[in-house]
Amino acid sequence: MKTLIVNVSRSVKPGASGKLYRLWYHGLTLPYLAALFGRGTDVQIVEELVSPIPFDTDADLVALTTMGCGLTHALEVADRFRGLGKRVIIGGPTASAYPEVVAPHVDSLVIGDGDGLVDRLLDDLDRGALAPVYRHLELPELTNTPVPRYDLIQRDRVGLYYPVEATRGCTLSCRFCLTSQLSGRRQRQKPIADVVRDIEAIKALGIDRVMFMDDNPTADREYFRRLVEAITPLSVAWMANATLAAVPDDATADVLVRSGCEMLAVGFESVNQESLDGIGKGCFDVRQYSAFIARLHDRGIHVTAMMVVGLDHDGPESLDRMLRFLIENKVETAIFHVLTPIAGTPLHAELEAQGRMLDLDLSHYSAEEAVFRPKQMSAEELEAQFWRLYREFYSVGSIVRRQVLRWPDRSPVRRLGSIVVNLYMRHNVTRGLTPV
Ligand code: B12
Repeated sequence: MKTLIVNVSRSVKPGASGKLYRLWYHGLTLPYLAALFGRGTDVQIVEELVSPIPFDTDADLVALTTMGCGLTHALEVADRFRGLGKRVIIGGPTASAYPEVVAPHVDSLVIGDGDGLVDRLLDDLDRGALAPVYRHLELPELTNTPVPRYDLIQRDRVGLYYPVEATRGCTLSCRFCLTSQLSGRRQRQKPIADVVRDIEAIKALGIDRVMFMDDNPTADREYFRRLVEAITPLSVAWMANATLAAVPDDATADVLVRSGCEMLAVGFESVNQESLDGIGKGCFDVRQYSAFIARLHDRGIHVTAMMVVGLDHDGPESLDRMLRFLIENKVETAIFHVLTPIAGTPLHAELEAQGRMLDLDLSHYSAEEAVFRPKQMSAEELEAQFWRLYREFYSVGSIVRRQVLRWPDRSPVRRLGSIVVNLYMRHNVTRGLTPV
């Protein structure tokens, strides 16, 4: 029995390749699923962003995963494999959000975490009794997770960082995010010894940089503190998502930098407090953003700002302020997302009730296209603002101001790396591609 597991990439824009030579951030999904399926079968993993899908595979079972706007293309891939007589199953957060769209294209849909369900599915497959849907009645605890199959990652096509995971779920309830809906606003945590085990497996491959895939690993400060303490002796450089709550004071920032923290990706979303309040993230205060960034920068920790464009209280003027804020605070990198209403989120329900949904074609749910009617501008203007933010943030002047005019730097090598990343992002943005 052999399983082919494919991470299907987004559908391809006309004129854009949709393919990457190198994937800077390899997700954990494929190596983790390989470990879950590998308990019962031979496995092969394929990351479509960097490799073609082998439709001539001799695998008996094809397991698909995808995210966001990739769903439409994933269903085309599913149809094609089924036409070739394969059993096709699908899972992941996006497929889980659209069960009725997915069902006609696959033999089975796995809703939510694969842990536990993959074993059940493989048993049913053996008995010739595959169920159309697998789901947990209660979310599984993360006490018995396998070591991800890091050895299967196509190393020559991946950036410096390998993926790890300590927690799943998030205790916040941002109205646009599906995670809190799927995870019930509860954070599940791996035993810290298992996180150390996984990092050691990565180190055994000669890699000493890791990136936490967790949505909000800092939600439980005590757990996060113990995690950071445990990874300090491993001598790895690491990056993670974080909120403002992650680094409440200088002492915490000192601990982070000693443990190898190189970058935090922070969900600032907006620099307008009304917008934060409106999306259910009002527990954070935008007046604290600058001090927070300075605390990290003082210790050489880089900041990636995750921003949302198109919130009800953000018009062109506050987007200007956003841009100025990011440049003045010398943020290393910024990722902008057009607000995207995913089914199952409070945002989606609200926009639907207000008659503001414009586009139901899921292949447009890329966080680059406006699929709803914004409040402060037209959908076209919103997309234009989104690209303007990208172009101006990654303009030569902005890169010089943020990255060069800060010499001397605590870690010049890392600064140089960041300048290269900025130039790479600029290269993509000027070709009309989002940088990641
Ligand atoms: C890494 C990542 C990326 C990387 C992907 C790199 C890569 N290709 O390897 C990059 C930066 C490119 C990326 C891009 C995008 N991403 Co992304 N990404 C993530 C992130 C942070 C981690 C994924 C991961 O490794 N998770 C850990 C693994 C173990 O969990 P998992 O994938 O959920 O898998 C578990 C279950 O879902 C299930 N499962 C999953 N697939 C399958 C399949 C089968 C067959 C089975 C049985 C089970 C199963 O079992 C697994 C183990 O329990 C997640 C957030 C998160 N924490 O998951 C967002 C996330 C998946 N991304 C998301 C989105 C929206 C996108 C984008 C559209 C835009 C954006 N916002 O960035 C693009 C689209 C890209 C595309 N379609 O090509 C959303 C999806 C929401 C939704 N419901 O649609 C998420 C959840 C973030 C969020 N909270 O909004 N992303």
